[in-house]
Amino acid sequence: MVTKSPAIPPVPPVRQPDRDDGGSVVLERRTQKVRPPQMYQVVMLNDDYTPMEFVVVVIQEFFGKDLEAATQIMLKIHLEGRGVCGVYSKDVAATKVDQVLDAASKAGHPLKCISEPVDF
Ligand code: TYC
Repeated sequence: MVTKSPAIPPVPPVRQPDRDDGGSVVLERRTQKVRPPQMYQVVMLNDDYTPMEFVVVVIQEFFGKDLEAATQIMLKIHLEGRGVCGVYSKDVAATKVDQVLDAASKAGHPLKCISEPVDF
């Protein structure tokens, strides 16, 4: 009687990793694509006519500062010519500027403020 030896299953071919050239593996260095959005600071400017009390109230009302912090910012503006009231996204900073200019003009004061990119 002829005995058959058990069938040996075929060995699957060994898959070689994909290579882009004759054997060296290239790791691509990707440049950073995502950056945090540019932030804008709202800067209030000094003038000779707007009452200090009005400036303090405006800083409290529109920039969420307490009396102490608002007074410090107002005095800095008074002494140095300008001071940062807050830092926001571009749209929010523009809205703060509009609100301040509107309140000042309605009250008859020449108070001015601007927004500018942080690190301007
Ligand atoms: N210089 C003003 C005064 O002496 C006060 C003042 C402070 C005005 C800050 C504007 O952004 C300002 N009455």
